[in-house]
Parts: sequence; C-alpha cells; structure tokens
Amino acid sequence: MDPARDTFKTLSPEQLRRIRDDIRATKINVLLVGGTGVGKSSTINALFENDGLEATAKIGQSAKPETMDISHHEMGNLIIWDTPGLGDSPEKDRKHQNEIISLLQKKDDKGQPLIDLIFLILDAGSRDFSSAFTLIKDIILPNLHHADRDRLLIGLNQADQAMKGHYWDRVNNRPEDNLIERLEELVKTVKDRIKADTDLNVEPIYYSAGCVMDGEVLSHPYNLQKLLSFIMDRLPKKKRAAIASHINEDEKNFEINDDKENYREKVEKSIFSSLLGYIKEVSLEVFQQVKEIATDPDNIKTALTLAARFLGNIARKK
Ligand SMILES: Nc1nc2c(ncn2[C@@H]2O[C@H](COP(=O)(O)OP(=O)(O)OP(=O)(O)O)[C@@H](O)[C@H]2O)c(=O)[nH]1
Ligand SMILES: [Mg+2]
Repeated sequence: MDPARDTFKTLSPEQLRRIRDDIRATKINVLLVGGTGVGKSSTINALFENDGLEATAKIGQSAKPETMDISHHEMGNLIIWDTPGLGDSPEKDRKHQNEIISLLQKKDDKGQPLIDLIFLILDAGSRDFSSAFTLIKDIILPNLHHADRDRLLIGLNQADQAMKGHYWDRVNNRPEDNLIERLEELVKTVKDRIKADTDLNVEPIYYSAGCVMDGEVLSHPYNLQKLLSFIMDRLPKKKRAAIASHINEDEKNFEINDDKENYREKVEKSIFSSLLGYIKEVSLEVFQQVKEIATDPDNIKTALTLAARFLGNIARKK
C-alpha cells in the first residue's frame, strides 16, 4: 500500500480539474533587467521550456543589442518582461527607466503588484557594476513596496567566463578553487555595496546559463538548480506551483551545482507545499491527509513524484 498515491487518488476528477484550472489561471510576471549581452535570453532559455518565448529568447551573437525595447512575452501563465540593456544613450535610458518604473507600479486584478520577481542579471566577468547599483538604488527600490523588497533577485551570469575562461574545469563543468574564490568575492562585493547603498540584504547568486551557438552546445549550465531554488524562495507561495509546469525538462541543464545544499529537494518541496495550497482550496479533507502523509520521510518522495507528474500533465495538456 502506498499512502501518498492513495491519498492523491481520493481527489475527484472534478477537484483535479479545478486545481488544474486554478494553477493555469495564476499568472507569474518576471521582470528581467541587465545590460546588453549579459545573458538574459540565455538564462530564460536554459530555465524554461521556451516554445512561444522565441522573441525573448533570441540569443545575441553580435555586438548590437538584440533587445531594443521593453517587451513582454507570454507563455501560458508565465509572462517575461524583457528590458533592453541601459547605456545606449541618456534619452533612451530615461525612456527605459520610466517604463521599468511604471511596470513596478502596476497592480494585478487582485490589487497586488503585477511583477512577482525582478531578476537583475549581471555579467560575472565585468568589474564595473555601477549602472546596476544606480538602477537598484534610484529606480527599483524607490518603486517597490517595503514588503516586496525580497522579490529582487541578483544573478551573476557567465560564471565560467569570470576569469576569462581560466580556472573553469571544462571536463566537469564547474569552477576550480581559484575561480570559486573570485566568484565568492564578487558576490560579497555586490552584496556589501547594495547593503551600503540601500540597507537591503540581498544574496546574489553566481551561475552560468551555458553557451549555445548555431545549435551547438559549447558549455552546459552551472548552478541552475540553485538559481531555480532562489527563484522559488522569492516568488509568492501560490506562484511556485504555477511556474513549475514551465521548468525546462532537459535535466542536463540542472545537473551540476555547487554542493552547499540539496537544491533539487528544496525546489521539489517548495513546489509541493505550493500545490498543497491549491488542494486545500478545493478539499480541506484531502489536504489534511496529504499533509500528514507528506511529513513521513518514507512518503515524501512519492508525494513529490506525484506532484511533479501532476504539474507535468498541466503543462502538456495545453
Ligand atoms: N560562456 C558563456 N556564454 C554565455 C553565457 N550566457 C550567455 N552567453 C553568451 O553570451 C551572448 C549573449 O547572450 P544573450 O542571452 O543573447 O544576452 P542578452 O542579455 O539576452 O542580450 P541582449 O538581449 O542583447 O541585451 C551569447 O553569445 C550567449 O551564448 C554563459 O553563462 N556562459
Ligand atoms: Mg536578449
């Protein structure tokens, strides 16, 4: 007998349909910010199933910025707002800044801030983050309600190129000690500077979105599962199960991470507890049963697998 499986089965087809419809109706709005070529499109491509996201996810190979105007791309209930890199001209910068401000001030139909997550991406190979610091201090924070300040996520992408490609173990696709030291230092610099500027405690994360050129995979992603766990932590609880059905099914993208924590388990648990919220809304009784069986370590794996399968079905049955 398998209590986790049996309990899930007690949901009626009607209840399952309602949960599915609730999840699909839950919109997730992500605002992407970062300079030209830092890897915004590559990051979205690596994290999510990208059918329908082609415009956002067009990866640049020339010096000219691919993303010229703020634009939004909907993939079912996941909406990505892609902003062009600042620094083109003062007039254009002002225009883009104003667009970012008006987006941050927008409310959804429930009166909540429209933007669930502001994802600022920096290039780990750069030494000058002054425009990003200014953006946070002058544009982002003044337009974020105090309670929503934890919606800001700072990613240092291209971790593999942070020391011009040196000290990157290409065989095992991970940084060597010298590079780890440099990346940790960078995280601290960014964190300390933002604390000094704004009194905000952020936890920047270094990762690599990987590199694909002309369809050829030149390097695989690194720390992407960790990035996903950071994203989950910063999303409102209800949105976590909703974003789950968009996660890229290519397991290879999420394979290699720093081993400080079990990020896969963290992500699965946060999706599961979000899903419990939906179950609770349609059936208090089943919710109690699922909650109880899921606290037993012998059952949690089955419960998580069932939850993942359920969300997978939601994604496929479009
Ligand atoms: N080595 C390596 N290359 C990367 C990484 N992320 C992105 N790139 C490469 O960097 C270039 C720019 O990436 P994009 O994803 O187009 O950057 P973007 O921020 O969307 O650029 P714009 O839309 O032009 O502002 C591409 O050639 C990517 O393949 C990474 O983690 N490592
Ligand atoms: Mg782009």
